[in-house]
Amino acid sequence: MKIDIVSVFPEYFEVLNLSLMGKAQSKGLLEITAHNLRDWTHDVHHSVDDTPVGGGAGMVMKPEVWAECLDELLGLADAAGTAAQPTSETSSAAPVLIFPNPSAPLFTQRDATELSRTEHLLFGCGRYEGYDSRIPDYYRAQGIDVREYSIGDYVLNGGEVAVSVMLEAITRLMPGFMGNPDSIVEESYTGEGALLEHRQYTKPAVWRGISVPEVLLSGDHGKVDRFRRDEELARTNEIRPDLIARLDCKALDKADRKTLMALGWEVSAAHPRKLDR
Ligand code: 6GU
Repeated sequence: MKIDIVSVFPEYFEVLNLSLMGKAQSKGLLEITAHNLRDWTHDVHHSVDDTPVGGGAGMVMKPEVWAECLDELLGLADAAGTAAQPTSETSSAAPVLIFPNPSAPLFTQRDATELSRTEHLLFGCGRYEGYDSRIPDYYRAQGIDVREYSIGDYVLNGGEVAVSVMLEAITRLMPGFMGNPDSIVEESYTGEGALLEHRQYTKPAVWRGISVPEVLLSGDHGKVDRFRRDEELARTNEIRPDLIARLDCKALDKADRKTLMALGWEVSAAHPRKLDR
């Protein structure tokens, strides 16, 4: 997978040379290039932002600089340096263009899974109050697959942290990235029946007077699986009841239904429904 990132702080992405992401790059699984947006400026101050039209606080990133940069990285610039129409050839090979944006839809495991199957991603990191909204509009109109995502309900100073979060979520799902791919199948947020994960313990069985749950030492895999599943249902009910409400009742077994009913859910419709008590 080829990954291009455009930012006014390209050094930020040196962290991607560490750990599994670094290994994936050495293995040739990933090719990450961080570009400096200011390389596409022509003025002495290398300015990338301007005051908002209509007034208001902060600065907005200018469309002209972004367009010179993105035209080049998307292969939309012809030899004269002016924007060209994409041919069917360029658009099939064109990267997915992603802008982190706190006012966009939430980035989810589903998005990470989908994007882990693409060949080329191009991230554009906004700073200040954001970027001129015509930038994503324009590239969408050129036939580019443009996405805008938020990583959560809080505000960051820029898109750099959000891009590294999304990249970690995406790249670890690529075949060959993880040492043990089984660990992906079992985790939270995967698949339709997304639940929070059960609690984890390692040895010793008693540590500072605190014992691990007895059933985990029983060697009875059926009982262990049921215990963990019930714990997942109970924790999800407690912390993220919205995830319970999205479960498919048809995919629940008898024991799941019993547990959910004990937790105050009605499970006879398509999705569980919380009963008022
Ligand atoms: Cl994608 N960008 C910024 N600046 N802040 C955020 C965010 C993105 N997602 C949550 N907060």
